[in-house]
Amino acid sequence: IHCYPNAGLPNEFGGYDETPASMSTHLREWTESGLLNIVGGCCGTTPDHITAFAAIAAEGSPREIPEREEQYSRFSGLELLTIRPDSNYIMVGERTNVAGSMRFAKLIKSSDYETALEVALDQVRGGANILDVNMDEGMLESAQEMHKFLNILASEPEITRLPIMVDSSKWEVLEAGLRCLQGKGIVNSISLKEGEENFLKQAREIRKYGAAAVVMAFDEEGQATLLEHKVEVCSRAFKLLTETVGFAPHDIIFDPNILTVATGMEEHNDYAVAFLEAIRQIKERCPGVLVSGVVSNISTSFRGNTPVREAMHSAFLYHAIHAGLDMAIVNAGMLDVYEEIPKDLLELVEDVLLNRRKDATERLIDFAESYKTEGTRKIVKDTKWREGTVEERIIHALVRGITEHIVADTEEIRTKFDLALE
Ligand code: THG
Repeated sequence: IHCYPNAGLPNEFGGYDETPASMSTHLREWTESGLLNIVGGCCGTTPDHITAFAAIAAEGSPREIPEREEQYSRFSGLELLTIRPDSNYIMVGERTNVAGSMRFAKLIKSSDYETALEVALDQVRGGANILDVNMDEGMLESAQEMHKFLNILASEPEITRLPIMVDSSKWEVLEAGLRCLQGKGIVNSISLKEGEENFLKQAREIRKYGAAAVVMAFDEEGQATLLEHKVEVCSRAFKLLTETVGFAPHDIIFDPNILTVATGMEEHNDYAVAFLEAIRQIKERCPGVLVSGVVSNISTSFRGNTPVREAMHSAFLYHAIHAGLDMAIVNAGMLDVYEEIPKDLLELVEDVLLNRRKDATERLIDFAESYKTEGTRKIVKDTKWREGTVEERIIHALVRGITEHIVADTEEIRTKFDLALE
């Protein structure tokens, strides 16, 4: 812990009023309690301040890093995010990705960082717990853009309270990102694709930065698509990370590859089932690790049909969370509620996801044609729920997190009861 204070807040003339004596009172309390390792002085401190601080530091004893009893995954931006076994799944906002969002790519290419920040803020307000940032695009200086954007994010308190997931397939971009992170971030990703030596080297670097790592289920043979291969690659990476590098299990996040189903290729029919079962087996074989995945990969074959894609995402996420998925890279704020997926659509979607019948893909495609609706999402456009009773409207708003009509609806329902509490 490094304490590097200003001599107070600037006064109306831009000066600093805290004296060596007044600041020493606080510092002494902290060094005597063993809270600090490094002490210094920032704006407004003078050689007299530093002389006083040095004397205090010499008397106290430095903070010792405590041994934790509980071993949970912890990440941080300005605020701490602890993931406990009973935590809800963690949403990683994916829209700040030049490879995954045309809009964000355009904004970065035209250096419109202000609007690009709004994309990040939308993810935060949509419920993201972690923010994924990806600058991998042929036309961009990716490392430089990563550096620039992360530094801009760092000055936005509402965004930078979240841990950052630095997302790139290039090591130099990941490292450029690691250098900018305050708190404990996550590298996304490393893998055994280029062999053990490279994997170990990168893992050691990540540990030096104190970050956690997403490990993709890739090895020298390529991407693991089958259940056995996924589990084998992750178990091998787990052994290397924990035994050779000294990684804590809870700093490892496995991504066993969510792959596209309903493509018409028979060998793809079991991709969702393989992922779900991989979650269970990986968590059993590698105790303490987290498992993550990119949900929208599952539905790429329905590109252009937003309602069907979103039903697939929600249904898949529902089953994945039951199987033990801890984290998902998603478009935060755009997930449907499983219970609200129309039952006829849900059955067809689950036939595909769970590979329950041979003709599942054809049946979903047929239905999807009739289901395609014009324009953008229904959450934005759907005002039909406003026609329900006030009880129904409040339930809908609570489940969806819609605050728009909260004052009027609450007032309306209050008048129906004797007591406000009811
Ligand atoms: N695993 C891990 N990290 C990853 C990936 C992964 N990071 C990058 C990528 N894959 C995940 N990110 C996205 C982001 C967006 C989309 C998919 C993956 C996406 N994009 C829209 C589409 O394809 O229809 C495009 C929409 C638009 O242009 O706005 O769905 O696998 N660990």
